[in-house]
Amino acid sequence: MTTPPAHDVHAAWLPPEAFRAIGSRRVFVSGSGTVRDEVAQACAQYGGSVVSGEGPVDLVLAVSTAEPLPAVAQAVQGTAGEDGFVFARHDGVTVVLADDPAGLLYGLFHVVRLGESAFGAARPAELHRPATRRRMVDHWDNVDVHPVMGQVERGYSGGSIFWRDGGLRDDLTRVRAYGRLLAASGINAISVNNVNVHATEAHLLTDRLGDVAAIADELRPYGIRVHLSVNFASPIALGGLPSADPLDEGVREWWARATERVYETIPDFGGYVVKADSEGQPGPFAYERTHADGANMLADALAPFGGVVHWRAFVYNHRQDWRDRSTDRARAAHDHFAPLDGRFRDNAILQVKYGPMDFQTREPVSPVIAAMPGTSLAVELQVTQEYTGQQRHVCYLPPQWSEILAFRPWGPGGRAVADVATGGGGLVAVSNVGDDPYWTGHPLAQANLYAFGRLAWDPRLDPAAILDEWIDLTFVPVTNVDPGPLRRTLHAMMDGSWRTYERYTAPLGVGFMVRPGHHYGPDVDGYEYTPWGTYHFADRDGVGVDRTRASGTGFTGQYPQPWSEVYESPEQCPDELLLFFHHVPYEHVLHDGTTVIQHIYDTHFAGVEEVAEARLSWEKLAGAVDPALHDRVRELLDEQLRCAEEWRDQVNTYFFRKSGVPDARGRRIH
Ligand code: BDP
Repeated sequence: MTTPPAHDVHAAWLPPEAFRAIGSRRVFVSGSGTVRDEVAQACAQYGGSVVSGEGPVDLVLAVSTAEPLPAVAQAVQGTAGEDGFVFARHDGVTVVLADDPAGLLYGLFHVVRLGESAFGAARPAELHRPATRRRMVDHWDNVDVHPVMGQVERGYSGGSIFWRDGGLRDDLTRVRAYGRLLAASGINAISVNNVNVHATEAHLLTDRLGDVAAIADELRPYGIRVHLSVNFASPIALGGLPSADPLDEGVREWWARATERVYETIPDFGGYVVKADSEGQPGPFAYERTHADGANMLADALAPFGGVVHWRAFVYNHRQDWRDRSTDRARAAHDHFAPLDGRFRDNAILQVKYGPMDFQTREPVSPVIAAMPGTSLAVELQVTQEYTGQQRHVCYLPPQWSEILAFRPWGPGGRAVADVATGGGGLVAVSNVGDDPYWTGHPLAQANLYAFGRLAWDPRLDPAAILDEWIDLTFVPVTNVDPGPLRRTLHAMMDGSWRTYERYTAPLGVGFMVRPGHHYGPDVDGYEYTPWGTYHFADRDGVGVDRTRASGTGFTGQYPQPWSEVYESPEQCPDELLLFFHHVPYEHVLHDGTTVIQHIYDTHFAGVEEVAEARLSWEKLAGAVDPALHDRVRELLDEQLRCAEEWRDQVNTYFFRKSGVPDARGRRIH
């Protein structure tokens, strides 16, 4: 792939030019620290100045307790609270007031986003506060290169930015730059190693703790706390104990001591992330203990230091007998965790994937999210595009995330998923970043990371508006031509790209149909007769998984009303989820009047056409963006088109052969 010139590295959504409006002004900054450094750098470049005492100013960035506080700041009222800031334009001065340095930093980035418009007409004081305290990304990075999974499990952007050759990288410049990008989007927590904790990585908790501390040092200036994925069996593997039983006193003591050492080394350490009893990872089941027992043991070790444990609810049997139609992977998390509601400590956060399966392009919202009112839940999203084109396809995911966050599990009058997350453990996502010069392999995949941070800050933001914000920050400041066409073209290429991707891949919520193992590209029966529990059950008469109470696995019964009834009924079930919940004949008629089989044909043809269109639009942007970036995206769009055609042809042919029903519009299907 084309490599960009060195100066593009680190640019992403904070090119120096994005600071022009601030850097050309007189800025009062209280105290020392990151905000001062950022402003000083911008002023050095654009001719402004940092002022500390009295005198005329254009922008005040101050912590509310600062002395002296310019009079204009005193006139602005409001308590910002943790991480928050008050923003106002008063008497010709732009004011940002915060109660803590993190809030001030978020305020600075707010002014960056506004650019010149932050210095226009008067604005009454606005209070900006994050909807949730913890806004987190998880890295699935391995210290060693794993023989099958590589260095970053499900990574599509090269190696890890933290680890290299079995140890910490010597140069952590990019880690700091990453922290800056994350802070500018609103993220404040990060876990730095894979949830599948292999042998070397387990040692990060003990003898390799210094590596974690070094990463924490780089990220601290940007208000980001470091968390660590730990192996449940650490007391055995690292401590030489005979057991990892969470109720064993010796085991509890081992975790307490290990955790104490972590906080001695990293006083602002965030906590642990745990994947237990899942896909081969050890867990409490070996000792006939519950997942609440396991999580609480770690929560107790962390509590004296204010730390939290993120305990993942991704627990299911990956060695199912595919001939046994009574089992259903979709049921597993609810079956395991719903009975444990109310039994987790306050500092134990249950981290739940948004859907009951596994980060598919389309799934219903996980019923666990509605089943545990007495537990702090975090909703887990996947920014890394494992099942959504692996950062070779353009797939802007926030429209999907917004749908999930706006979903109301208890019906129209009830709370939304966003309310559950913000009232509990917040949002967590698997990061898509690696050591690729563009950070994310596909340069346009950066938008997913940026938007995740913004939605974690405020889940009600409009994904289309976030997209424009990202375009304006990333591309517009560095273009010397009219940015209008660039903005319009990128918006058109990206805003609907998740739905385009859905159109040319697995239909109507059936999921998977990807190549086993790496999960890129189509494989119509790739997972059909495997132990993973990911089936579509296509036969000559129909397709889809019967998850009804009446005749299927009973999964619909895990939802509260009205959804349990809606999903139970093939007539009421939303079309896009039909095959997730029902096995229907190919001639089943959807709400829009088309049959399932015709819908499959139509969407697959349409999806490919949309990719072809995006490719042509991008061609026209040659000259409007950096040539190396243009080349990189062009090459990737070629690959996306090739792959989309492959999906179209395999899926259409497969269902044509199964059903024998020709395309009503007479298009060529093999
Ligand atoms: C699946 C990935 C696998 C992860 C797992 C997880 O294929 O690599 O380990 O999720 O979330 O989607 O733990």
